[in-house]
Amino acid sequence: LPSLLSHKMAPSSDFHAFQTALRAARNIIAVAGAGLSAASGIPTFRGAGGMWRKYDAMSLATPEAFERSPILVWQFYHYRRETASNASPNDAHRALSAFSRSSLRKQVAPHSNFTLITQNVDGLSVRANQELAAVQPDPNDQPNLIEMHGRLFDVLCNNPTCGHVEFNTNSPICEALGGTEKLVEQHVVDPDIQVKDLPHCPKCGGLARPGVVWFGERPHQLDEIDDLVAEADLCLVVGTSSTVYPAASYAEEVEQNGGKVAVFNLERSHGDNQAHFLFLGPCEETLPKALG
Ligand code: BV8
Ligand code: ZN
Repeated sequence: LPSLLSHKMAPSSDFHAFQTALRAARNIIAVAGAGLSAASGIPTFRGAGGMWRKYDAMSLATPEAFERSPILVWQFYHYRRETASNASPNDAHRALSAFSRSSLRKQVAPHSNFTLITQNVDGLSVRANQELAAVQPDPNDQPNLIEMHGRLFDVLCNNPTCGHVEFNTNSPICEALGGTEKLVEQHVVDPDIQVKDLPHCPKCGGLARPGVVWFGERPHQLDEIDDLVAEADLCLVVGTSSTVYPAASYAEEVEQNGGKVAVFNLERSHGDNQAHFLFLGPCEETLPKALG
């Protein structure tokens, strides 16, 4: 019998069936990854031209790497900041922003609340929310967004006793890093830069670090996320390879709680066979159609 029970229907790619599920949903979450920002020109990590391969980002996105070579790590994040500041939100960001506004969401999911949990650090979902609020202001209708892996434009003091944090969009963030984007592509440390030229804390003068969550570090708002996942009856998984934990475990948990999962990805991804819905294609096309 277990083999029969475990045999799941193949995921559906029927938008109408999805919209019926949307209409019935009460607690909806979306877990987003680098594929959400791909159409905005921000390279993903694992795909073609992916950052992990190109810059071996896995080894750079760690406290140990920053300890060992702060200049190389800062060059990498300077490159990421410049790329993000030159990018704009795309139709998938905008579809999620509209869905985050209950006044708009109630037309397709009348009984629901919604939170976007993004792994992305590029700030494009924040900017899409701000652009929507500019044309449709409503102080009582605030989008719920959790940037669980931090933000490229947050700059933290590396001195644990100081804890200074600032939102800093300066381009370049400091004189010395200006123009080093090319070197990052060659994985080369600019010989002229010294640690003293790197961004420092305005409060205590200590070395500053990018405000992102590195491997081995605790993601933000985990308790809030765990409560949302436990309550969710519908989980959208958008543009993520679902390979980084704990974010990669959320859809599976919703599934095990009897909720539904809808995967929006360009190609097959880890665990998508257990999903109720699988919409293969660019999320900047499939998401506006599904949430519209
Ligand atoms: C934690 C910020 C514990 C930085 C990121 C062994 C050693 C050490 C750690 C571990 C280990 N084993 C497991 C772990 C845990 C580790 C982990 O999961 N490792 C993996 C690699 C096995 N996780 C952690 O360390 C996390 N912390 O566990 O803390 C703890 C708990 C309590 C207290 C203290 C400690 C922290 C992980 C966060 C790391 N930081 N980002 C930066 O950005 O530089 S991760 C970073 O990579 C992203 O944020 C994202 O999460 C991940 C990349 O994944 P994706 O977003 O999915 O991107 P990817 O390129 O892989 O996929 C893109 C997808 O989009 C593809 O599927 C593609 O097909 C699709 N796509 C492309 N274009 C489109 C599209 N889809 C639709 N439309 C398109 N147009
Ligand atoms: Zn400081």
